[in-house]
Amino acid sequence: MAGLVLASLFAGQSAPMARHLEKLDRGVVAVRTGAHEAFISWRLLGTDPSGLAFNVYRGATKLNAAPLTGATNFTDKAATAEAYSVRPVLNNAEQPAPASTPAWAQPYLRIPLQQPAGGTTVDGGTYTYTANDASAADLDGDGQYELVLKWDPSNSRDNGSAGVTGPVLLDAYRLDGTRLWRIDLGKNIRAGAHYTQFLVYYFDGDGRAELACKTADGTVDGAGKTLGDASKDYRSLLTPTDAPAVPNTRDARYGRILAGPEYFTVFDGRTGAALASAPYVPGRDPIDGWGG
Ligand SMILES: [Ca+2]
Ligand SMILES: [Ca+2]
Repeated sequence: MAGLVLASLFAGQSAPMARHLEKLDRGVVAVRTGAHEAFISWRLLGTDPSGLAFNVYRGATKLNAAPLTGATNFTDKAATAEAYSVRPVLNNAEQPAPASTPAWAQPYLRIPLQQPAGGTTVDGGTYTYTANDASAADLDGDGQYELVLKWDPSNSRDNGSAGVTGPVLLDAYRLDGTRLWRIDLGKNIRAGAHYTQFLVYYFDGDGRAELACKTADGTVDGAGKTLGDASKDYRSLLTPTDAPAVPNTRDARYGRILAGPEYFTVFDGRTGAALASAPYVPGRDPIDGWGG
């Protein structure tokens, strides 16, 4: 009887909330900090057992006398061209290590980017692209971060100013510069610092991140598929489009996109393919309100 009562008590308790964790690797980074010196650092993971220590190797040479605890970095005072590895030590037993890591020659990582070609707007203005906001996440689940980068056209506009802009592009890169995909938000998403606040996050908790942002008719996803109706042009121009015309280029509406549907779209992090879209909230009206 007592056992039955206990069982029913436990059945009534809710299970502890499961945390969604990034599944990242050890993340060993080595940086040359002098002619004969290198700084090595690595991650202590939330899933590591307590009491875990580390050995640091340059090539086949172990650099620390006793397993390291209390910090996840080490300075090598006799650096050579050899690469580094960091091996966890649990209960005095050294664990396997991932591939060794060469030291960066400079105190930052160079990532080659594929700068998009510029273009010409309907009113003859030209634009080029510069790298803008970026977000880091593991897009493919291999334990290493990738970057999602927004390309900003040089004619991008703040919400408070009129004008036609070039399209906004979003690229995903591995840290070696391999491009995974490119999304073109299309003519119906205006370029500007306050239009595309993209999110890169583990939305479904499976260890691979997704991208989410505002899209519109004519957005082309990372797999080359067009969202919505590619023929639609909702820009406010001097001649009617799918939106009414405006009288001149000084009109506050000129170049803005004030008509047509907007969507909130989630993209697969590995491929850039659109997974799902829903109406974007808040809407743009009034244009001096939250959504304008
Ligand atoms: Ca990755
Ligand atoms: Ca995911």
